[in-house]
Amino acid sequence: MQDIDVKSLETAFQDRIDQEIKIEPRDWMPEDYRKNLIRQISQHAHSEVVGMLPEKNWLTRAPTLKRKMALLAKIQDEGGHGLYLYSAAETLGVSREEMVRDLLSGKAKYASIFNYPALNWADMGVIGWLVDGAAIVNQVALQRTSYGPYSRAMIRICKEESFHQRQGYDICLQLARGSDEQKRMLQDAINRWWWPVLMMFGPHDSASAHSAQSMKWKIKRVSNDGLRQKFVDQTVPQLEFLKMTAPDPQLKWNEERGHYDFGEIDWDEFWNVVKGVGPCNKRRLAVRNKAHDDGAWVREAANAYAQKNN
Ligand code: BYC
Repeated sequence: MQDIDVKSLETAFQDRIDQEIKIEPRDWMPEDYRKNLIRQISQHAHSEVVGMLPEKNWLTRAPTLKRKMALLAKIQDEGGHGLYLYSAAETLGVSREEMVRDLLSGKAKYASIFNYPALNWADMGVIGWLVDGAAIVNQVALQRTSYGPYSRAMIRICKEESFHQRQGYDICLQLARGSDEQKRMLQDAINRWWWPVLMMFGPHDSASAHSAQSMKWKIKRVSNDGLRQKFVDQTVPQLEFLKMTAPDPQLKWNEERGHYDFGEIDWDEFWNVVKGVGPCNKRRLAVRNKAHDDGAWVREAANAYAQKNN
């Protein structure tokens, strides 16, 4: 009897999804839907928080006050995105403490891209342009995700991300119009970030463990390869406008497909970074742990205030 009830709940749940009706926190949902969402949303939140670190290092070395203000605002936005996303995940019954603990212990994943170093000022342009650009392609699709709180967080995040992408491209434009040395710096940054950015979209669809179910539940609206292709197609004209090149001899417009062809990603490198042995994994976690420890007094003060006012 109970089995029949669960079956009919599952059918009604899928019907709602198929009709594009958002799932809200108090609605019945399959346990795997809930778990999969907690996994994706918390990883997304961690990515926003860890993603502040490579850019933070350049705040004190920004070339002008204007650049410093824009970068500072962007980094603060990323922290805010993390908070919207932790809140969205909390509506699924996981506590923020648990999520933060998993990040700090190294148990939880976050986007591979943030385990690469930011070596010079051109990297600030390229991170804004390419990393935020790739994130936007994904997040625009996620605005239509089936879980209401995640979808609404994405709508707000996308508005801010487009400013981030433009501030990055503006830095790149200035370098591209600058001295030969500035042009070389920009090309070097593009060469280093191009492939890691393409990895942000995850493994090929055929190797993606969660895609089939996530697409059926409309947690994901476009597949990993679909998003990657969209990103390449929209980025190459921007690259050409800068008169720069991508480090991929196979990057070429394919008239028949109506898309750019591009070379194969180094998947060994991707999985190594995901598994914790990328260039900066250890450093990122150490800095994040230190920031958490240094902030203990803020949490204590906030808790004391909350208790006093209860
Ligand atoms: N890095 O089955 P798959 C930002 C993992 S931050 C690390 O395809 P899924 C910004 C994946 O988790 C924006 N791990 O997974 C912030 C899974 O492992 P588990 C970040 C990756 O979830 C500051 C396994 O590989 N955006 O914009 O269906 C400054 C198999 O993959 C990665 C988001 O988080 C990766 N790149 O699809 C500047 C978007 N790729 O969990 C900018 C939300 C895959 O089974 N997330 N893995 O242990 C998503 O859309 C999806 O989670 C993904 C992967 C498309 C990333």
